[in-house]
Amino acid sequence: MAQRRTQAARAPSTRLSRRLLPNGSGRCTIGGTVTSGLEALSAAIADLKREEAVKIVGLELATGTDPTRLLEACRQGMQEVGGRFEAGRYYLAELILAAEIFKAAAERIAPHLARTAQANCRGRVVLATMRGDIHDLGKNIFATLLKAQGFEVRDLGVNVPPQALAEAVERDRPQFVGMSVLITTAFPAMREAVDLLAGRGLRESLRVLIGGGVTTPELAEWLGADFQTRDASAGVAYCLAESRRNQRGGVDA
Ligand code: B12
Repeated sequence: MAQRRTQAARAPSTRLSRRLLPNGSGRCTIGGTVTSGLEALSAAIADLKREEAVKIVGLELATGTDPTRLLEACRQGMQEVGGRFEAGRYYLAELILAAEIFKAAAERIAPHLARTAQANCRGRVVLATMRGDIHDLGKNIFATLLKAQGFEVRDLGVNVPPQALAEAVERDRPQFVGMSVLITTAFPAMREAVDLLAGRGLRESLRVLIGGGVTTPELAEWLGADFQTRDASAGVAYCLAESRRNQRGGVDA
């Protein structure tokens, strides 16, 4: 049984993972098939091929590929990993391995994210994955992109109790609170956090953002959040727009 599991887990569902011969033009030749480096990166992550993933990242960065597109390709690879987990082809061990590969790729991409020449802080963001949820890869990407754009980020980590989030907001007075979520059982803690902020009179002075693979507009509505996305770049764009609005004199803020 254990053997069957391993074989199933290791068997790539795509033909992309045989041999990778980058040709330096953003496209790769894999087992005779020409595919984009981004697709090959997603496939390498989905097939749990760490060296291949890291190698593609290096080659793509060297040929000038937008690092945010590389992050998105990594995210798509993780989406596929989740699909295989759901289908019973991958188990927890494969999820853990995939997360490690994702981190290795993201670590190499992060230094290439454009940094703004912003001298002043654009705003403060308190960020957390709430109680019941330990997924943090997406949250960490959002934090990296925010910092690259001149935001100050107070990252509270994972499995954060609503009370701790409210206390951090009371102490740090951020303009934004971001909650990341990948597992539905954390929804009540998110709601509790928003209610606590409202109860302490802190909700009106900040924007609440939610993001992560299981978020939907309906969840945002239920929570009373101001913004919802499954794309970290869109979250950063929202914070930038709100920050500019505040600097223009608080119109609508
Ligand atoms: C990797 C992974 C893990 C790793 C996490 C490692 C880590 N350090 O994060 C480990 C192995 C620990 C893990 C554990 C578990 N997992 Co898991 N996991 C995944 C997997 C495969 C990928 C998630 C991921 O990192 N994606 C990549 C990131 C980059 O994407 P993202 O989070 O969406 O982030 C992007 C955007 O959403 C955005 N973003 C994210 N957060 C925020 C926040 C803000 C404010 C903004 C603006 C933007 C933003 O930025 C990112 C880039 O654009 C998913 C599958 C899937 N389809 O998502 C399952 C998945 C989330 N896991 C699942 C489950 C069930 C579990 C376990 C319960 C398994 C178990 N039996 O123990 C445990 C849960 C433990 C817990 N209590 O949290 C389920 C959840 C089902 C559900 N509907 O609730 C999923 C969906 C798998 C599945 N299809 O069944 N998991």
